[in-house]
Amino acid sequence: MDLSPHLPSSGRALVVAAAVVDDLRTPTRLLAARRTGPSVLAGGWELPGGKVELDETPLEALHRELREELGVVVEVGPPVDGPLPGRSWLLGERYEMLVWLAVVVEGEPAAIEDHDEVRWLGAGHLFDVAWLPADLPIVERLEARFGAS
Ligand code: 9L3
Ligand code: MG
Repeated sequence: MDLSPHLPSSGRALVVAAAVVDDLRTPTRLLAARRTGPSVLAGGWELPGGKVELDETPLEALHRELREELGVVVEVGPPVDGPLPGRSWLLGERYEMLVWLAVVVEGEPAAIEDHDEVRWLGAGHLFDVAWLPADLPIVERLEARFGAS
């Protein structure tokens, strides 16, 4: 696994997020979190995560964000590759985002910081929430990994 700092060539800042699932191999549930801010994004559902700080690797940032936002410790699985160089996903003009599958190994996901609700979505219900426009294509990509349930 690549632990080196990721340097986007695009000038966009790097964000990381997790597709938290119940099982890495055969997921049947995906965790969605509803943002409380900023106002343009509030109420939108996302894969939890956030900006990579200067002094940390993307995976360090991912673990920190999930601990801060949801109060959980996770095991990180394979990446969910995006279309950009470096396999990231475009988030508007200012950011690009790396995404990994992850499972909770300690704690129960809760809306501790930056969200007001978290929800487990079953395989047939992945699009029951209003995903942020930037996250929607990622969930569409994830759908193929889900079995029927
Ligand atoms: N963002 C979009 N989808 C996501 C995440 C974790 C973040 N799944 C966007 C929202 C903000 C920016 O990336 O514009 C930085 O995220 P944060 O640090 O505010 O969570
Ligand atoms: Mg965040």
